[in-house]
Order: sequence, then C-alpha cells, then structure tokens
Amino acid sequence: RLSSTLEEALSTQMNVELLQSHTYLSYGIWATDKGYGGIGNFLFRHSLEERNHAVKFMQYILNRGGKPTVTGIKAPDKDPSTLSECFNQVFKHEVDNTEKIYHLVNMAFEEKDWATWNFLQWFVQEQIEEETLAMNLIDKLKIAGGDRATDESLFNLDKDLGKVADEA
Ligand code: OFO
Repeated sequence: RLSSTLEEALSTQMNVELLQSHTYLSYGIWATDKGYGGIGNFLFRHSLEERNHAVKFMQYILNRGGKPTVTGIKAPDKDPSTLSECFNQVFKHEVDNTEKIYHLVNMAFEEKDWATWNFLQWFVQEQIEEETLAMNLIDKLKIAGGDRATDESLFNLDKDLGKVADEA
C-alpha cells in the first residue's frame, strides 16, 4: 500500500494535471477566438492529454489502495496577449511540471517505493516529449516570423498545427 505521504503527493499531482488541462483548454479557447482554429485544436488535444495524465494518477492511487481527492482547481492564467507569449507559457508550464514529477520520483526513491518509482518513469519520459513539443511550437513560430509573422505564414502554421498528431 502507498504511504500516506506519497498518497497525498500523488493526489496533489493529479490536481496539478487537471490544472494543466484547464490551462490548455483556456489557451485553446483564446487561440480559436483569435482565428487560429488549428492552434486551438492543438491546445484542445493537449488539454485532453493532461486530463488523461490526471486519470493515470487517479487510477494508480486507487490500485495501490489509496484514495485520491479532487480539490477545487484554481482559475487558469489570464489570456496571453500574443502567440509567442502563449507558446512560451506552454513551455514554462511543462518545465514546471517536469520539476514536480522529478520531486515525486525523488520521494518514491527515498521511501524505496519501487512500484511508484517505476510508475513515475512513464511521466519522466512524457515530460521530455512535452517539453520538446513546446520547444517545437516556439521554433515554428520563430521561423514563421514571431509576433511579426505575416498573415500567410501564420495561416500556414495554424493549418500545420491543426493536423499534427500528438502522442497518446
Ligand atoms: Fe501532464 O504532461 Fe504536460 O504537463
């Protein structure tokens, strides 16, 4: 069975993933409202992925005899003012979340809870992919001309992101 310390920490992380989901949903709405339906779509897919991450934590805690608690989720960040701010924020959220995952890995290690340590390795890998994905967004926007990109290059970027398939 999970220790109560890990149970609580993993439950907190479940709520962090839910907040990530909320945040990307909100950014997706912002982008879609600005006319970037493809980018919005990309962010909505990402929001769903984050929700799946929350469910993975929930399932794991239950499987190990614990009981996760869904807490109130705070409001997501305010709308970004530019696409580059939006993408930079996505990157920052991913980096912050990676740190949280590493902290959990460390806790599991200290407790010698190898099942939890092993469970968390999936997230270690996932965070590498998500940080790369966010960096690619920033690069793609830079190539398109950043906040001074022409309508045409933004149109192409938007179309491109509307179809890029994410990982599970
Ligand atoms: Fe849940 O992976 Fe991003 O944060």
